[in-house]
Amino acid sequence: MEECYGKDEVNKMAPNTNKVLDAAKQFESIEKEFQTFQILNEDGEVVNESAVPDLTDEQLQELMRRMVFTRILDQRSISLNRQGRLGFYAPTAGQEASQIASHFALEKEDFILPGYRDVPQIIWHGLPLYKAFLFSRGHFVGNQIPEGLNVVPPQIIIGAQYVQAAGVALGLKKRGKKAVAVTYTGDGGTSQGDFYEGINFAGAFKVPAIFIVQNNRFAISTPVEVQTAAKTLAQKAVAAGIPGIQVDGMDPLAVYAATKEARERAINGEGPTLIETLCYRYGPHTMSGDDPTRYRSKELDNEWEKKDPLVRFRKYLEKKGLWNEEMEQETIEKAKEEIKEAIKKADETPKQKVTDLISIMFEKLPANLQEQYEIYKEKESK
Ligand SMILES: Cc1ncc(C[n+]2csc(CCOP(=O)(O)OP(=O)(O)O)c2C)c(N)n1
Ligand SMILES: [Mg+2]
Repeated sequence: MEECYGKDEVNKMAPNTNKVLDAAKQFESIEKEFQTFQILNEDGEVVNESAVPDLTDEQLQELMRRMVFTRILDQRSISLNRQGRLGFYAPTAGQEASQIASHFALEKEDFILPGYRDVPQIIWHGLPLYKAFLFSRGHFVGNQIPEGLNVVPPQIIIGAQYVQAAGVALGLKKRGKKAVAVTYTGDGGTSQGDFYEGINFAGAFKVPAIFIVQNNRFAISTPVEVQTAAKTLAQKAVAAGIPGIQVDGMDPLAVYAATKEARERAINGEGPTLIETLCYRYGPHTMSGDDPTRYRSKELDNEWEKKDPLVRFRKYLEKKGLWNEEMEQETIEKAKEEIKEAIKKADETPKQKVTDLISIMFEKLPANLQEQYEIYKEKESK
């Protein structure tokens, strides 16, 4: 080589001296932009004064009431499931700040496209509780959304709701509505093609959408570190040309503030936002039989339980003189009463018949279904 080239030319050809891509620098600059946003620390102390959202005392109390209700609903749903009185159920404890505080930043006219774990948000948007129980039982009445309520039934196909949300948001934009489409998925959901298609479409058409990723660290038993090489899930927004933020998903104020701002951007015509909320599900993936002790350590459970959103928000409110034991008990009793009434109403709903399932599918039945309809009608009359 030295015979043909001068020393400088040799250096230019040497490996690693003239790289076109500095991977380490690229990652460093991206990761620097995706630091976890927090307002309340684990002890309920404000660590980010300038970001504290403008909520009245009544609103703060209402947010706490909703989170307590949702925790009780989760506990009751788990025991009802164990008694055989509910069917499919995906526990929510540990995710109340991610779910309830994000929903708290929305308005009635906003559209919610939930995943299977996001039943609390649609209940707080107006879905009658007995319908949520019927959804769990696989009863079609649970999926019949009351007229005027802007929600769709919870999605079971991972990520599919992201594409639908982009479409709903485009519809809102075309109709000139001052409303947003909000959708939820999990950490695992961000590995699906639908996730990328949804955020990409939303970015390209600059639609009023909010994409929330509840990163509870696991997709059933698969840890997030195994799921993706990306350091944060929020940074996946960059590839779609939309902004993303990683939020402490156990901090109700941080989740609320991030969602509120995303909503404002959306209705001001500034397009979609991706919000990653770092959270944890205390229970199993669903009540269908996974055993979290097989894939999570007790230490990890303890570490996350210390971050509990209800504990930290209670401390914050108590210091402000806005919450006490009596209010907590009152909320718990009221929740139990409402749940009891709703399960009674679900029990009183007539059992679904095959003819119901056939007749709700079409306005005018095709000949083959009409035939089956007649057969079942005959059977059911006996
Ligand atoms: C397209 C598709 N693939 C696989 C499944 C099976 N499945 C159900 S839940 C789940 C894990 C999802 O994890 P994540 O997105 O993190 O949500 P989480 O359950 O933790 O809330 C999988 C793989 C499915 N429902 N849909
Ligand atoms: Mg998950």
